[in-house]
Amino acid sequence: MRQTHHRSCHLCEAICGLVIETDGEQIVSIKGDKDDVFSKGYICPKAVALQDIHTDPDRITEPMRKTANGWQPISWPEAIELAAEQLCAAQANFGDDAVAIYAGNPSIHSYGTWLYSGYTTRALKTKNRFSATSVDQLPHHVVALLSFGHWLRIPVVDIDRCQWLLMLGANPLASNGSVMTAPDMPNRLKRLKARQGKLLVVDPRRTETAKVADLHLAMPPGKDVYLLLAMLQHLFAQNWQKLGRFEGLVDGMAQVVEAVAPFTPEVAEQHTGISAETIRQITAELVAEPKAAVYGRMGVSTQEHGTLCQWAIQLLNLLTGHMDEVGGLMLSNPAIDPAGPGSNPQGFDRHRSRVRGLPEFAGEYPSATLAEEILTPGAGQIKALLTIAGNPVLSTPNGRQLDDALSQLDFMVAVDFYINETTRHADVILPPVSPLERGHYDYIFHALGVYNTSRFSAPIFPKPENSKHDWQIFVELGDAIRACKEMPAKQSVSPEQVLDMMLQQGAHKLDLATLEQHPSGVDLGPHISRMAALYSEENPVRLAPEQFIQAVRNLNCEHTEPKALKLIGRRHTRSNNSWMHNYHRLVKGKRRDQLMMHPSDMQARHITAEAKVLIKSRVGSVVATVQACEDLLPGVVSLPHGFGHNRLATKLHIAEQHAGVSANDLTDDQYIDTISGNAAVNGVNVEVCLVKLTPKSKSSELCMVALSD
Ligand SMILES: Nc1nc2c(c(=O)[nH]1)N[C@H]1C(S)=C(S)[C@@H](COP(=O)(O)OP(=O)(O)OC[C@H]3O[C@@H](n4cnc5c(=O)[nH]c(N)nc54)[C@H](O)[C@@H]3O)O[C@H]1N2
Ligand SMILES: Nc1nc2c(c(=O)[nH]1)N[C@H]1C(S)=C(S)[C@@H](COP(=O)(O)OP(=O)(O)OC[C@H]3O[C@@H](n4cnc5c(=O)[nH]c(N)nc54)[C@H](O)[C@@H]3O)O[C@H]1N2
Ligand code: SF4
Ligand SMILES: [Mo]
Repeated sequence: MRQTHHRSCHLCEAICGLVIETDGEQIVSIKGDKDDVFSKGYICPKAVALQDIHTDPDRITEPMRKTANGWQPISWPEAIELAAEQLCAAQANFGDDAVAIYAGNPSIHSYGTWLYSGYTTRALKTKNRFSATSVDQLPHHVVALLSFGHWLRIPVVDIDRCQWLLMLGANPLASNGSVMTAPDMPNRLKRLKARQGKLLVVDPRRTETAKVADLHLAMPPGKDVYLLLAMLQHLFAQNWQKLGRFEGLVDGMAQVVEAVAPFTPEVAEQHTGISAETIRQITAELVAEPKAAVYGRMGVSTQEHGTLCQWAIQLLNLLTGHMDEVGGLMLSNPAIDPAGPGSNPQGFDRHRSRVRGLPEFAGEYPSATLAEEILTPGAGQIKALLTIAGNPVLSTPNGRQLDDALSQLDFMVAVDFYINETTRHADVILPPVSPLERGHYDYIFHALGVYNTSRFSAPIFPKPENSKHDWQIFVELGDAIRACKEMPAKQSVSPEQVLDMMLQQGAHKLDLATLEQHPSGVDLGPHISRMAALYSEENPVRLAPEQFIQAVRNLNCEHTEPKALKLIGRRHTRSNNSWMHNYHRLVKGKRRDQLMMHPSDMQARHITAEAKVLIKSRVGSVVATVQACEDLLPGVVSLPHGFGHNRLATKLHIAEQHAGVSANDLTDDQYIDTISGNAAVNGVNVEVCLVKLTPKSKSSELCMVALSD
């Protein structure tokens, strides 16, 4: 029987609305939903992969246990009992912190997981919690907490009314936007230009987005902080600062003025290669345009100065009067507000990691410390691990070290539906249903939306017999852990009931029944100024948290020429982090896993196009194929992350044929943003040389390289 379903795509932050036609158990078509109140019909090539995930023969649909004879299916009760028993045993023998938890990116794209994983993780009571946040947007949260008072009070660019946008380290034409939910970025940027707006992009590569910008400023990775501080310095030097709605609602201005004083546009010119005149010019434009915003993402978060960059970006928005203004930066007003009254503002640095003493944030340590916490003996050493929708072997820095560390664990359980580079180390895998067999609501991404909407998607297919929703896995595992720890189990309601309650308590007083009647979403209107009202003289926005001021003082004004090449990443519309290379429709066509290198850097090393090269960093080396690329700044090379599917005992038939190499075999667990501990996966020192295979010995003649800067 043919049926039409409305569904939001859960694959990335853009949350596009889809219309999916089914005929019985078959998917007939997946198209953009033209009536969708937010995405208005836009989709990207990944949307069709929803079908491929659903029908993928490699996707695990029943619990698996690793045995001496390979993976064997086992029953749900046996699997849950085994997992709980072994996690509890590790804690009974070695203490609560002997069990670690790593939660990956898809956790936040499933309401069953974000609402219920806490039931399991709280029962474990371990301090050793990690997630993809610390290889991603952690600096945004640190700034939101320390300056704005809540880790999720993150204003977003009011992109549809903005007239001047300075974008650093983001490539929304490939990523579809991040920490800014804005489906159809290509058209949103076109419309910005059509209304005579201006887009400026700062990126070491002339990306898809940089190509449509009015101005592309290319500078070496990791140097953005000098540009941003110089813009602040110039602002103060000209006495242009204006607080707008925040007048009388901030503290710490004098400390900021003092801290940025040495960072003149001339100093920034030395570090960035952008002329002092240009820096003064763009500062003047930002000040003069009433509807302007500064926005920065991955390239300025996952780098050496991630937190300082995100802090300086928010200062520029605030001190030029663009915060909480139409066309500037605004807080959303979502149906469910994760930063609303009664929510947990979270904390920072309340305890530190055992081995390196890195600070926790929101109860999590930086993922760059996970491997050393497993490998370093002593009280508190991690002996067992629970991963939830994560692939840290390919996603976190020094992935090879983590790969080795995982093989040394006493026990590992993964809530995941693939046997991949990480989950191959598990003893038990607990697979939730296919995403199309569960309902969907975007809790976080509606709250980061550039426009207020709300939308619930019902499951498309019924849950197969003998399968479990992710929330059921967490309830059952949580109950089993509570039972072995003699803790009382808690009565649970369905996640849909929880959602319904949250919607009813929210600012728009919605409920699930109303959303079910509007499968293309409910329009809740454009953003309104509501941020300044959250502050007072007694509760001001803190412009100058001590950690940030100290870090500025520690910055070097002197510029030294780097000797090593700088490695950065890149994204492609047909890929998504590490786990979407197993679908033929997405991987077909041109290769996308090569090392991009500027012809002048190739020439200097006698490297020809398509040659095989060795890329070497402090922690490891990989061999990749070179792609000549004029779009890169000389001295910078680019390798996408999420590849490296050539490891033993994975079950990813298509991905294995497009294996590539993992950029995170090169990124360095010791190279982090010092304030937050966020991984600096961009700007890593590497050297590249030709691999010469000598036919007789079949050994490769590899170069020796110096990697000190
Ligand atoms: N060098 C470098 N490293 C990076 C980045 C970079 O730009 N450069 N980007 C970073 C960023 S932004 C992120 S978010 C991280 C991602 O890091 P991770 O979240 O650790 O990795 P993913 O590749 O998203 O892997 C997702 C895992 O979840 C599983 N999965 C998919 N859907 C579901 C589901 O519905 N339920 C469950 N239970 N499992 C599911 C997949 O099989 C896979 O194992 O990588 C980071 N790493
Ligand atoms: N197709 C696709 N879409 C995705 C994803 C995906 O893997 N594929 N992942 C999703 C996820 S989890 C996330 S977090 C978002 C990320 O979304 P974006 O932040 O837009 O991610 P990127 O495309 O990695 O863009 C980062 C840019 O920073 C540049 N860069 C690197 N180093 C520096 C630097 O030091 N300074 C500056 N100024 N720029 C630098 C890079 O060249 C790159 O163009 O994308 C999401 N959407
Ligand atoms: S941009 Fe693509 S992957 Fe992201 S939500 Fe839309 S259709 Fe899905
Ligand atoms: Mo991410």
